Amino acid sequence: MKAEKLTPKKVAMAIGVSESSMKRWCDRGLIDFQTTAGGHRRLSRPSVVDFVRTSKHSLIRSEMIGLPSGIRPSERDVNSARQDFLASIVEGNEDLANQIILELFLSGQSVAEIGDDVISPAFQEIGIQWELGSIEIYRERRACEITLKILAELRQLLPTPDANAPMAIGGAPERDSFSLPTNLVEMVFREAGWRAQSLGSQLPFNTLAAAAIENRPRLFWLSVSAISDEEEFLESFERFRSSLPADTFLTVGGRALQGVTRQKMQYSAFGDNLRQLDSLANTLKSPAYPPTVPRFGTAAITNY
Ligand code: B12
Repeated sequence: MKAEKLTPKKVAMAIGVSESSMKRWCDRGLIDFQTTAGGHRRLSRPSVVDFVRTSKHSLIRSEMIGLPSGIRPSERDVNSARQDFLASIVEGNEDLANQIILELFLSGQSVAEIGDDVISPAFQEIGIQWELGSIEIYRERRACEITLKILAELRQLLPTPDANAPMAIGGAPERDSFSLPTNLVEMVFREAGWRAQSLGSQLPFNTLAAAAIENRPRLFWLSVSAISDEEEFLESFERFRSSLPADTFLTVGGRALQGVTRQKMQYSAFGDNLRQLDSLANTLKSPAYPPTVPRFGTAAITNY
């Protein structure tokens, strides 16, 4: 996906309106743009995408704004999107999988909704088939690779976070090689306007602590999908938690924390899914974020 700025003419062709309408919308502040030294309006791809998502305008020629051709916002129901996404990633059909996710996003679905309603359940089904031995392992791995590439492309359609935006970092701890969830968490924060960066997976707790100390994020997330030794995990987690800067908000989630392990942990907030995380990200984003929020409670995000 190219990162160049777009002319109002190209955007007008993409949306199927006249160039003069597009210029008028720019001047009325309906769509974000910059002006070149020569006085010409230029639009960034994320601002055009944001306009399509919020104005519910159609896309007639998506290739004019550097997207694959034939992409248009779709009002298709989430069940059929999930089924088609599942079939496409199992078959290795990268283009179709990308199209499904892009179209949902352009129709206004948030990253959190797409993650919770399409990606997570599709992978749950892959997990069931893997357990039954009815799917070759290469198909599961390929499905992960395809989805990671799609998320990387989607990331480029989100607005670049403001330099003063609050920072969130996080990842998956040692012995946890799951990369999709922490990538999705990063995207949820970025969509909510945070400077968010996933550190990756399989990260020893002491390097996660070093990352928090060196970067001083407002929020640190931990996405936990696999725990091999609960006792060892809880001990390492506690050492990590107690070495965090006092003002770092610690949020945890992931399929391995949906059981009893979580009850033995201290953290600022827990969430079962990305929608809850999205609410948290929007609440904590404000510069006036109240320091009165209990730091090491066991409040579920749903309580916010
Ligand atoms: C893909 C996959 C893998 C891949 C991951 C590749 C990669 N690069 O990420 C690999 C090959 C590494 C793998 C390995 C293993 N896997 Co596996 N894997 C899966 C699979 C199919 C999908 C997981 C996934 O990425 N889902 C997509 C994410 C986005 O969805 P999610 O995890 O549901 O996350 C949601 C929430 O938890 C939440 N969330 C996540 N993080 C966070 C963070 C915060 C802060 C918040 C608020 C919310 C939140 O939001 C998400 C969206 O709703 C699952 C099936 C399943 N049911 O999940 C099995 C599954 C998890 N694996 C399983 C197993 C057994 C294993 C292995 C032990 C296999 C083995 N013998 O080696 C190893 C363990 C490796 C390890 N220790 O890390 C089992 C676990 C069974 C159990 N007891 O819990 C499952 C359930 C499959 C099954 N049906 O048996 N796996």
